[in-house]
Amino acid sequence: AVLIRELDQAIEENQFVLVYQPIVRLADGEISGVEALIRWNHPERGLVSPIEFIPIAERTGQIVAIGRWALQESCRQAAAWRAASPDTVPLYVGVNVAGRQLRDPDLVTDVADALAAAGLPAGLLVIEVTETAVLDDEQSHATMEALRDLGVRLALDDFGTAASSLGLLLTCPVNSLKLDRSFVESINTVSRQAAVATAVSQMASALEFATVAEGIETVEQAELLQGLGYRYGQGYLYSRPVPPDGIVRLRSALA
Ligand code: G
Ligand code: G
Ligand code: MN
Ligand code: NA
Repeated sequence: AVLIRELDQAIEENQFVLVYQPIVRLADGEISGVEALIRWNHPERGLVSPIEFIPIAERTGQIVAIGRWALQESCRQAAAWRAASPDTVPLYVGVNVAGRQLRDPDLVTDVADALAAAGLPAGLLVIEVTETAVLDDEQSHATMEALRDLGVRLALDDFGTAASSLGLLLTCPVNSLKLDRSFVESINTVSRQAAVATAVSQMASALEFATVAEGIETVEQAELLQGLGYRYGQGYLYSRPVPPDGIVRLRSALA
């Protein structure tokens, strides 16, 4: 109960921050976008992981207010990066959206408002959804279609982990698949992980989904995944999630 009140206070007093993890093009290591990851800067406990409060916020519905803030802040940041380097290809920003948000028809208005307030082109926003969140839910599908109509892109996050049917890929209007890091972890030594990564890459290519491999920690993993056809990668090899100026530094270090 304390946590619920604390979360209300956190929403009111703006105690959340976003850190960003680069998503790189495997062919040349160029940063093409980032994923926004929320942290709770708790007055006594310091930075609290989303694992500790997102599930609670989903149950209480507080995720709607928290998610609205995360959308606005991510769009504002992406627009600021774009304005600061007008001569480079702008970074896109990926924002995680929980099932509860996806079942809320107001999400579409929230997204449109966040884009408009920031002056961010819709194509620079990627909404990351999980298989579990979109499974067998008509409202979620309708919301995703409406987001697509706005010009926003959609990514299927943690791909391969949920008990979903592959038929979802035929009905769910996503642009990209993010291969879950559990298939990347031991991909160099466990041939069964490589087999799944291969199958996902082939399927994504045939269905014209872009692919992002998550949790890349070594050069060997990156090379293997690139060989399997993955275009983009994300993981500690490139960078941990960092504050906004860290992204600017990483980008200029590469330039
Ligand atoms: O950043 P970290 O590795 O600790 O993230 C842990 C989990 O929290 C991930 O599954 C991630 O998708 C989720 N998460 C991070 N930021 C957000 C957010 O803004 N909204 C939602 N719904 N989930 C988030
Ligand atoms: O939204 P998603 O569930 O994909 O959340 C990404 C999570 O993975 C975040 O908690 C992020 O901090 C974490 N992460 C990102 N890169 C790596 C990595 O290379 N290794 C590990 N173990 N975790 C990672
Ligand atoms: Mn994600
Ligand atoms: Na993931």
